Amino acid sequence: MKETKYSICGMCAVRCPVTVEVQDGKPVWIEGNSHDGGMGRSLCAKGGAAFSQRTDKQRPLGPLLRRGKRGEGQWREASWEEAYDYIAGKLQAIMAEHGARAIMLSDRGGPFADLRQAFVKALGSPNYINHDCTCGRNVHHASKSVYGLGRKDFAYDYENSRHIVLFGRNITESLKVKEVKSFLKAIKKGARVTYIDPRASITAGKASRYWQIKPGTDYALLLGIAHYLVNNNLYDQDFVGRYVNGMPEFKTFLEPYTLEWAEGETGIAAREIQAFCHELNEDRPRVIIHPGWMLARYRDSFHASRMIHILNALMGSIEHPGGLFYPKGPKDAGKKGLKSLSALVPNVEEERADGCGSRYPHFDKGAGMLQTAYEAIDSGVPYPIKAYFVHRHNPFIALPDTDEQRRIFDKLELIVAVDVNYSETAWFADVILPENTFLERDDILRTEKGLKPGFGRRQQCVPPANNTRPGWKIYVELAHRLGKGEYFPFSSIEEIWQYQLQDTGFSPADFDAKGFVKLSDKALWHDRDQLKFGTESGRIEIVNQKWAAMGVASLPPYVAPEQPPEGSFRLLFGRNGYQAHGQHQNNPILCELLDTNRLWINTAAAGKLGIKDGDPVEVANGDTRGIIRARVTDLIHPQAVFMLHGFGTDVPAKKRAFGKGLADQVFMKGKLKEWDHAGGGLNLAETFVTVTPAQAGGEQS
Ligand SMILES: Nc1nc2c(c(=O)[nH]1)N[C@H]1C(S)=C(S)[C@@H](COP(=O)(O)OP(=O)(O)OC[C@H]3O[C@@H](n4cnc5c(=O)[nH]c(N)nc54)[C@H](O)[C@@H]3O)O[C@H]1N2
Ligand SMILES: Nc1nc2c(c(=O)[nH]1)N[C@H]1C(S)=C(S)[C@@H](COP(=O)(O)OP(=O)(O)OC[C@H]3O[C@@H](n4cnc5c(=O)[nH]c(N)nc54)[C@H](O)[C@@H]3O)O[C@H]1N2
Ligand code: SF4
Ligand SMILES: [Mo]
Repeated sequence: MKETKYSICGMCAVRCPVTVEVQDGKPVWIEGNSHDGGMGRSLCAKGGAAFSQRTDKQRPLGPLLRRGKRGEGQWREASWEEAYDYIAGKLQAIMAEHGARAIMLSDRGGPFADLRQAFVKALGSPNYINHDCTCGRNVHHASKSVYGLGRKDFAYDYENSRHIVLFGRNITESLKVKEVKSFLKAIKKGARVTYIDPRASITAGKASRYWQIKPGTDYALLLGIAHYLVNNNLYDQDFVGRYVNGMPEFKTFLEPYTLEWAEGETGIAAREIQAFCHELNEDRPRVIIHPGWMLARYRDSFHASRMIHILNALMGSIEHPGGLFYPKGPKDAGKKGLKSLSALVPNVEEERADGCGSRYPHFDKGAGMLQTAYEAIDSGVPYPIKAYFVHRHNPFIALPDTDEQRRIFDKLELIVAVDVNYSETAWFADVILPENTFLERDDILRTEKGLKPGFGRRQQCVPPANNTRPGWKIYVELAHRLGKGEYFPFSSIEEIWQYQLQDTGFSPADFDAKGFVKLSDKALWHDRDQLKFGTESGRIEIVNQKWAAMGVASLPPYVAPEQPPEGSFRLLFGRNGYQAHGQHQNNPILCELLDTNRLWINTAAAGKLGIKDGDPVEVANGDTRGIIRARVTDLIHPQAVFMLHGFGTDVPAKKRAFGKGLADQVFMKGKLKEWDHAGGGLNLAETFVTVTPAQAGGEQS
């Protein structure tokens, strides 16, 4: 029998809508869900490799309990009941000694996190954290300080844009399927694209203008741009007059930052920046200036990101076609939203271990901050953390300095990893609870914000091929086991869906036809004369008092980035279209497409070191060293080297990937302690390495 199922891809955190054809219980075809116009039938390479994830046996295929020492990789297969008993026993002992607040869970955030947040809350702990300290925290808090709205409170209308400006936003490789399609449509319609990156990624090839900026100097470029726009009145004075506070201070602050000055700092010619500014003025308000994510990883990221947010305001592009828009939710469509599972659980008033909302009152409690939670594990201050659940999150790769993390994790009494792979973190855990692959499981319903808001459903397309369970079930069962069943009165996903949909007028069957339901047929735009911002003043704040109270000046003078010492390079990193952060390094199909990384190094810099394209080179930071092959190219700035993130696994069970390529995060020594106190993000891109020719034969393939 052939069936068509609509679901949500889980091969990366973008979570695109998909159509899956199933023949006699086997998946036979997967493509984009064309009921969603923006998606069409398109899928990326990772989504296309989903079936091979399901059949891959080099993964945890049933619950595992650790036998040997942590990280030794000796496992004992266990039944689900046994694994739950083990976890419940440990948690009860930890709670008796340290209280429920000693339990922490981190995950990849996103639309299905409500259930896990409810679980942590039900146990009585405030310590739910997501991945964002190494992703977009600085950009997020910068946005909050300018607009009072977070980074996800704005979306981008690429398709109708006239000028798309990307600060290290490698939109065609570090991709979201709908976004890249919309971007390509804009190019077809003649939009200009300015791409700024010390490395010419594939996106540079799509751009009408590419600037190979000196790494870490984006704030200088932005100050130069702002100076020129403001002094020459090349901005939307009407919008700014109506909504923006702080223009007089801004103008005074910008005085020294001329285009000639910016050229000296960034290496980008003043006349080119000038031409760009005039184009922006012609193209506004159909202008998008995207802060990307890489500007979240420098010492001054918070301020560089702030400046981008301010420039968008100067362009008047907020809530305008071809610019930025507020993603609308059910309320905007005059409808009721999904009921929250966390709402069933009483609030936990306890202070968070990571200090968000208390020691760091300017940081959101929702996502928290992993690096300061680590401090609590390490020091027991403000109180000890003893049990850690990592769900769909791999901190040993996602956070820097894996050796230091191992030292800190060893102070935990219980580490539980819920994953589909042997993640590097899972390998160090006490218990691995394998989740079904996304094709094999249902999840809670999600809200889909946008111009036409709606709800979406991930549903099980095929039966589990192994002894794995869906996440929702794992947490509901564990909660019952721990005496917290009253907060999870559900015995099936249908019951959860019914509960979520209670007030909406929809039933689960309404999702059968397309996989989602819409709450509005027409695109919803707010009245541009009545825009609201979440700041104290209700306006866009160039100068923000909440951050000032934390000693963070809104307009700090520019400080040039540290220069790499002679023989050293700034280590840059990023992604490509075949991999997501290393979670597919061992995927049978994807590792055939790309199973190792290379070190991009500038031709002149390589020449001085006697390094030729393809040569093995040694990369080092202190005692940490590794060998990788060089990719000698003019496409990278001479001060930097670049490697793809997510390679160089040390987990031997991942046989296809083991020993291939080099991991970037291991070189980020001490970086758990180096983070931006204005924005909360880790300074991953402030890492320097030396590069020297290596002996042939010593390299990893
Ligand atoms: N050095 C360095 N550090 C970085 C980055 C970098 O480029 N370089 N990038 C940063 C960024 S932007 C981010 S977002 C973070 C990402 O960091 P993470 O969120 O940790 O990375 P992911 O690879 O998305 O996923 C983590 C885990 O989810 C598992 N997983 C995949 N599918 C499923 C599933 O269906 N169920 C379950 N339970 N688990 C699943 C994967 O096997 C993987 O172990 O890393 C950050 N850290
Ligand atoms: N295929 C695929 N797609 C993904 C992901 C994935 O893992 N795989 N991950 C998703 C996630 S979690 C995220 S956060 C996004 C990330 O999306 P992006 O941030 O767009 O992507 P990255 O590849 O991390 O980095 C982009 C670029 O920043 C550049 N860069 C480094 N330093 C500087 C600098 O000083 N200035 C400027 N202007 N640029 C600099 C790097 O050279 C790199 O080319 O991608 C998402 N999409
Ligand atoms: S971007 Fe690719 S892997 Fe990620 S959810 Fe979409 S189709 Fe799946
Ligand atoms: Mo990310």
